[in-house]
Amino acid sequence: MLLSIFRFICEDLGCGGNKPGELLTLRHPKSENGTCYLFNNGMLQEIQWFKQSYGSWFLGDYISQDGSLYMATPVDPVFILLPVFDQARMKKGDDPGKFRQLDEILFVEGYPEYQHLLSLAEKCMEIVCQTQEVGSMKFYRLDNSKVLAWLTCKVRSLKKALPALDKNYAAQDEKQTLVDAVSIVGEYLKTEPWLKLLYDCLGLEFVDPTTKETNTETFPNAIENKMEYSNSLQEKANKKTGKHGKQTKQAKVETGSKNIRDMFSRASMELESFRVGLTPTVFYIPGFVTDQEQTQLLDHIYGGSGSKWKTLKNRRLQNWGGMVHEKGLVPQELPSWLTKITAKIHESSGLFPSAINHVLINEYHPDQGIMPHQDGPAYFPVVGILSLGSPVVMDFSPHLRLRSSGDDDISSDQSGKSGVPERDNQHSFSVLMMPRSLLIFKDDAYSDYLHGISDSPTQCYKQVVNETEALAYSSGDSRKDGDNKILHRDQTRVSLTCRLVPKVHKNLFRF
Ligand SMILES: O=C(O)CCC(=O)C(=O)O
Repeated sequence: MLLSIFRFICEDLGCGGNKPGELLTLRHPKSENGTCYLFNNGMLQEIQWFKQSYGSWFLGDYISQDGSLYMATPVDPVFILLPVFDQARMKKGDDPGKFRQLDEILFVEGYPEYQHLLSLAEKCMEIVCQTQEVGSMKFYRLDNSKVLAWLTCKVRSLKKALPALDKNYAAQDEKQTLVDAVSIVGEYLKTEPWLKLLYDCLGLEFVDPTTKETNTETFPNAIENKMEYSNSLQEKANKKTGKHGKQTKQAKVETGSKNIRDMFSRASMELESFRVGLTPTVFYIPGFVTDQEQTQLLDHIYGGSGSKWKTLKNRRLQNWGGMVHEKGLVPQELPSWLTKITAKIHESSGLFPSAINHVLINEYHPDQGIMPHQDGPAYFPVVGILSLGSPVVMDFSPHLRLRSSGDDDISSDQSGKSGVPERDNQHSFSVLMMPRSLLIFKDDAYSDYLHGISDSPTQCYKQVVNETEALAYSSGDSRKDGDNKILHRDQTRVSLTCRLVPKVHKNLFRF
């Protein structure tokens, strides 16, 4: 059962190949406890177990009451192999220890499955080892200075990434972020010698990790401990953060950053901390998709036959999910590349009562935009807009009254957007939408404001409500004239407007 779930997950993530992968029991690099890892296509992955209070699995015609989910995420194998290489060199005092061959090093009593990692170790361990070749034989010995250089590099890249992942990190000073980065990396290191050496090397005061919670959230053993391992990252995170309240900086320090995945899942659940501006129902999430995901999405969008595009007066449009009518949706199944992203928006926002079933893809050249409009009543009042390609500024302006209240079914596109409104510019606001970001707006921002994008190839982002959040994530972007806060739209922008039409009509004639 466990393997079939993994097979399902891995294939779904497109990393399956022909083999489902192997479950290996190896020693956790910090606790030294036997821990289960997934070895798949030459990649070592950690396994996490997620469980929400209510949930079951439908497996064919069988229902498993336990709706938990095992998730495998890549881990740098150097962390996992470090203690084994450390032990194998048999270092004593100042003596640097012995050079050994890989199969010898990976012979770990009680853990025969290290032998599966021979070629992986050959590929990755030179970064932290000295090597010697004698004829066709190669010998390895861990080198402290190389290990520290590698660890420092890990810490520095994590320190750079943290402020963009979480506002609390962005708000704190650099030193504290460095300490947090070390503590996250420290989840994979034994205190002696590595963690202490790392603190020393970074000029930080060592904090005894035994006074903090330890990380027990990796899956301890392949099959035997499956049922006993009761932990839910989501439930835990909700309890820790009080779910609806903003997580304070102090609270973050106390709870500790459990590990990298925990931090990501917390970031995604805490929509509150992505709120921007004064209207309480607008959220901006930078870097919602990775560069690679952006490329994959664009490949799908442009890879089709082309017939999906509908050319409008000032932009092109693809409609996915079916036709939206006043009375609901005449559905068409979303392709899997879209359900992957809509499921991510649905799950991480927690704002949609059921799966997103409709996506409009808009393509804008630099001199194209979309007139101020309000999305119609056919939709559930939450919108998630994923931006790809060029950055753009979206303007929101409150309307006092709308002359009509049609929906924004694409067949009536510009004209179908609710008519020309009276404006109240006093409370207008704008949001800078950088590539790969997700903008969510709902309730008041959905029903009391018009949103639109000007058709100018240069836009001013002086007044945007999310300048810090947007720019923190893309400081090297050459398309911005930073002094004057002018954005040069020199590329095409593609957006995915993801929504839910609650009323779905399987049969048009039943309307
Ligand atoms: O492209 C965007 O960011 C906005 C699209 C939009 O407002 C719509 O499709 O209704």
